[in-house]
Amino acid sequence: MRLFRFRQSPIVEHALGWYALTSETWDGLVTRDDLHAALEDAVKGLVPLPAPPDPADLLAPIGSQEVWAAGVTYFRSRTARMEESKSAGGGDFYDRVYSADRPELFFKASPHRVRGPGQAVRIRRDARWNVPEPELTLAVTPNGTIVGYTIGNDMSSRDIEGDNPLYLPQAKVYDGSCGLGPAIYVTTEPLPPETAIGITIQRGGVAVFEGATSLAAMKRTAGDLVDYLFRDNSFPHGCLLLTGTGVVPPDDFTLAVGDEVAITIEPIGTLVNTVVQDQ
Ligand code: DO4
Ligand code: MG
Repeated sequence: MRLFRFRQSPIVEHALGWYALTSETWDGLVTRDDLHAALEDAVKGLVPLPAPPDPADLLAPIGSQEVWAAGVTYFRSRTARMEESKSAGGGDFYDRVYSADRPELFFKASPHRVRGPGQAVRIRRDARWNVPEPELTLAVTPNGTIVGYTIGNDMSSRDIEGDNPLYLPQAKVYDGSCGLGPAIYVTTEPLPPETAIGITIQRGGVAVFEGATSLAAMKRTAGDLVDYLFRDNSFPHGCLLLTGTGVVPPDDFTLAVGDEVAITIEPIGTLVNTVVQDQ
């Protein structure tokens, strides 16, 4: 079952049809530990919509939640980061965090910095080397229960982070730096390890980069990441947690204005965003 945030109301796509939850708020839904059961119950009392909702009204699946991210959870990310920060002498930190018990966790975005399906994600005006990062994203309640999954694009400025790891917040957190969507796949089960995360970047209608990984390549578990994030940290509205990238384009690749980034994780769907720099 997928939960979409439309301009009019939250809408559930259920095996039986599409249902508008007009008397529910987004924050009210995603803070429920029993979200799956609550949605099953809600649709029983509703009449399905006569037609699927208009995709033009689709918003990012976020209300008042903070967005956090984990880093260096895949070997590919560790290696790419060690390369990019070599001349700054920062490479060792990435290797150490990859094997440490404590994961790298960082604040990624407040809701106003997030872009939804079909919206434009940004590259910084002062950055020269930029990439998208396709990441499975956990929807977590205030009690730390994972109630669903969405797709995150952790837009990153590799030249800024590579200059000095202490610049990480500037490389990662800026207006339009996080894409989220298209929906929250609501389930009580963890996603299977064979779940694929795929990305295609198109420029002028031509694919300039394609890559894929699977959850089996992730070094940490979703539960472990949530456990560390919730240590001495409260989330009254719940939170969204990006779980790190296992796909990094080659070092000679940088995003360009107008690129279209499509990230697919089934059964969540595909998140498509275009890239802008100056808006
Ligand atoms: O250490 C820097 C950030 C890592 C990251 O965002 C990732 O591995 O996805
Ligand atoms: Mg990342």
